Amino acid sequence: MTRILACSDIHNNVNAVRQLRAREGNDYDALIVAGDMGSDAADEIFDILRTFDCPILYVFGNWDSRLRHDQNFGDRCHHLHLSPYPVGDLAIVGETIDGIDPEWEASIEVKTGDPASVAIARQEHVDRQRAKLSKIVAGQSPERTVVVSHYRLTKTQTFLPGAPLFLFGHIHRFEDIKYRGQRFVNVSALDKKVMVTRKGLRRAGLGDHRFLNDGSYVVISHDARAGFAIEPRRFDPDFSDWERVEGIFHSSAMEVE
Ligand SMILES: [Mn+2]
Repeated sequence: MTRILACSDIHNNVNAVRQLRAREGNDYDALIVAGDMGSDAADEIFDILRTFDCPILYVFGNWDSRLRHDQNFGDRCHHLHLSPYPVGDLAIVGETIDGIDPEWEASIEVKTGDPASVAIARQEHVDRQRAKLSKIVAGQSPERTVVVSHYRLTKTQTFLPGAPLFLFGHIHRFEDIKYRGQRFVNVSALDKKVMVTRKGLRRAGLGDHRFLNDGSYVVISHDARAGFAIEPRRFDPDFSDWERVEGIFHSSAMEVE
């Protein structure tokens, strides 16, 4: 039995990662982050994730635009972009289209092109990367390959046939759907701040706003006979002393201790 902890959309919320760490033990074969660690706090986040006694596998998302594809986050941390990593019977591989891609940065278009030709070259670059992903998956056992991306992939029957499971994030809600024999699981979001005020407060002002983090993530189990089992887990914080505040987000609000 292979067990994987998968999350995404941390958005620089280091405390959300501490909360995850406090809830989970060292009984996983891998930890996967499907992007949006956050460019500002990535080092701190990986410092905590590395305390899990397993490989830390990740792709980038739109919040990671200032991280380099080849940035080293420490031993056991592995960027999945076009780079498979074996976990038990499975191979995990991914696609990153955000972040600083040295190969793209070195291309002639970035340096000399007008915006229109840069846009065309960019699309061609992404298409080439995707063709590489397709070839990598076809070249191993697709039926045992898990594909990770930040954005949900489409047309996977065409370019990633046989792959049973796709993990992604970006849209901040758990989802587990089957489509034409392939399974798509939205593992987000670890960062899910819910604004609250203390119950019984009359006429709460901005200074009374706090937040509770109702983050979620996913536990994946796999064995060759039973296939994949996907279990969503929620932080499910205690709201009993707190009133939810709908429709506003006050970014300087403090987290409830
Ligand atoms: Mn995102």
